[in-house]
Order: sequence, then structure tokens, then C-alpha cells
Amino acid sequence: MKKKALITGITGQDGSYLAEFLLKKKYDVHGIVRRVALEDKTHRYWRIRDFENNLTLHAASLESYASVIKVINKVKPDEIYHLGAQSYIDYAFKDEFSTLNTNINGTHYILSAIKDFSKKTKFYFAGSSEMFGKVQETPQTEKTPFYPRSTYGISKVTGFELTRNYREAYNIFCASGILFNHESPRRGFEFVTRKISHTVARIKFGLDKKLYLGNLDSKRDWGHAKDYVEAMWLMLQQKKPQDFVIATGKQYSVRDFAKIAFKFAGLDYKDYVKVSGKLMRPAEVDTLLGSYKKAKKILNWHPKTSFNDLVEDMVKSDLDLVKKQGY
Ligand code: NDP
Ligand code: GDR
Repeated sequence: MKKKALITGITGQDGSYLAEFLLKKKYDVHGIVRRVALEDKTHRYWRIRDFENNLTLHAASLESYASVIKVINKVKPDEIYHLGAQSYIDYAFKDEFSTLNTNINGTHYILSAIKDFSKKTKFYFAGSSEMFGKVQETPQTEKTPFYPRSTYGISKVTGFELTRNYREAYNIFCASGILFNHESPRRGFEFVTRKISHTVARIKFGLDKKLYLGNLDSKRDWGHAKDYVEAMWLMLQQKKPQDFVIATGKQYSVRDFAKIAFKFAGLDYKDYVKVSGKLMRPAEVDTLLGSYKKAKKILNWHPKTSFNDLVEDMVKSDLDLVKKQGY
């Protein structure tokens, strides 16, 4: 019998890579998609288009408990990967309410549906390094105290605690990954790495003249999304559910990313990058650096893609995209 997996956020960056990964492992892969996405496949399915026919997609929203129950009760998956979320931090400052609502209630609805209708289902929660926010120690580990700096971070801390509570109170197999930033050619255009790689390509083809950024000194621990989805799967294959930090253990600034991205296209970032005060956040997370020691020891996981290769992969892909599509 094929194992059945249900992915929320399957149209997103991680959901699309995870779906491909699980298909290769011969899973029967199901996904939750919003009605708006089902009705606008041309724009919303760009990340899953190539293998959409191998998936079973269900219309549901993380804002509706009824819709979530229906899918979980019908599919009764062996594993649920809960990746769906309002994941953009700038937007979390603009709409705190929907960020908290989608991210906290969405997680709670799924956990509650598992408890009532599918208790054997294993659950993965997409926790985030944003939970560490104003970091209390460096590097951050599974034991570092949380200090979130946005409603997004707060929603992820709450999701993390809900996940732990369902594991302890109801004996459900629940694990959280505390994933540090991970990027790819499938990253959304609003995130800084993709904004840089895409604008570099547009500048190279004469479509843009400048790249406007906010905090160039912000430091992140950046990995490749393809490497990180494997860690999610590994967490659900263990005997005992546990939480893991997934990171590279290396840190670079936004400026470093821009420097290498422009260089890859034969350009000097100093000629194009402009800082705009409008792009600064009300509360910034200045520095993040994770230790993946526990994941290495227990999951035998390690990051495979170097920072330079990640930047190169993104810029190369955007140069191809802009050349082909003209925008
Ligand atoms: P994306 O923003 O690329 O994808 C988010 C997904 O969530 C999309 O499929 C989106 O659907 C879906 N979604 C949003 N709101 C709803 C809703 N109300 N109902 C149903 N689906 C919804 O995120 P990533 O793939 O980058 O990240 C995956 C998860 O991991 C997220 O939870 C994120 O917070 C977390 N995370 C990400 C990190 C990263 O660096 N990428 C690091 C740490 C954690 P639609 O296509 O319809 O908009
Ligand atoms: P982040 O990613 O907030 O870390 O959240 P993002 O790429 O948005 O920002 C990273 C850093 O770059 C700075 N920055 C800019 N950011 C954006 N988006 N646009 C800009 O123009 C810009 N200029 C500078 C930011 O201030 C920040 O310091 C991502 C998301 O995927 C979350 O869902 C996830 O949980 C965390 O990573 C880990």
C-alpha cells in the first residue's frame, strides 16, 4: 500500500518541492489548495504545473475548520505536512489580524481534526527561525528561548506550542521543524533573495535600472529549499516525534547576497542597489544563525547546497526566465 501524504501550502515554494520529493518516494500525494487558486491555475499553479496531474488536490481554506475536517476525514493521510501560512513578514505588519488568524487557527484546526478524526496521522509543523527574533544566544538551537518580533513570529511560536501540546496531551505524532531561511528559483518574488535575483536579471536585460532594498546589513542563515524538504520528511520517519533546527550554520548579509548575485551576472551591485527607508521594518530581526547539530546526529541530515551555489541557481534561473518571458 502506498503511503498517503497531505500537504497544506502545496502551491508554495516548500509545498511544491516536498510534493515532488514524496512523489519520487512513491507516496500518494494530496494537497489543500484555496478556491481562488483552483479558479486561477494559470497564475497560482506555476510551481506545481509540471506534476499537477500526479497529485490529488482538495479545495479548502485554513480559515475554515469545516473545510479542513472534510479533507482530513476523507483522505485520512499517514502524514500531514502543514506548510500553508501567511508567510511574508512585511505583510504581517500590514495585516496582523489575518496573519494571526490564518497561521494560528489554521494550525489548531488541523491538529484538532487529527485528534478527532485521524489519530494515527503524523503531523509536521513548519516552525521558523523567526521564532528566535531578537536572538537570545548564537547560534540558535532547539533550546534557545523564543523572542518573536512580528505577529508572524508570534503565530509560529503559538503553532509550535500547539504542536507540542497535542503531542503531549493526546499522544499524537507531532514534530516541528524550526527552519531557517531557505530559498530557490521557486521563492516568492516578495522575499529579498528572489527580489534580488529577479531584478538582477531584469537589469541585465535592460528592463530595470535600480534595485531598491531595505536593511542591507540584516544577516540570515540561508539554505536551499530542496535540501530542507528532505529534513521535513525525515522528521516524520523517526520512532519518536521531536523538534529540530534545520539550518546551514553559516551566515551572510543581504548585501553579501546582492554582491554575489550582481557579480554572477557580470555587474557591480554598487552601481544599482539603492536603500529605501520605506522598506525598513518596524521591528527587524537583525541576525539569525542556526545549529543543525541535532538534525545531523539524529536525522543524519546536512545541508548540501553552498551559499554561492544557491545564489547562482537563483540568478541563472531568473536570467533564463526573463530571457524567455521578457519580464
Ligand atoms: P509560501 O509563501 O511560498 O507558501 C505558502 C502557502 O500557504 C501557499 O501555498 C499559500 O497558498 C498557502 N496559504 C496561505 N494562506 C492560506 C489559507 N488561508 N488557506 C490555505 N492555504 C493558504 O511559503 P514557503 O513555501 O516558503 O514556506 C512554507 C511554510 O514554511 C510556511 O508556513 C512558512 O511560514 C514556513 N517557513 C518558511 C521558511 C522559508 O524560508 N521559506 C522558513 C521557515 C518557515 P496560495 O498559493 O493560495 O497563496
Ligand atoms: P524573512 O525573509 O523576513 O527572513 O522571512 P525576507 O526575504 O522577506 O527578508 C530577509 C531580510 O532581508 C531584509 N530586506 C528585505 N526584505 C524584503 N522582503 N524586501 C526588501 O526589499 C528587503 N531589503 C532588506 C529584511 O528586512 C530581512 O531582514 C522569511 C520567510 O520565508 C518566513 O516565512 C520565514 O519564516 C523566515 O524567512 C525564516
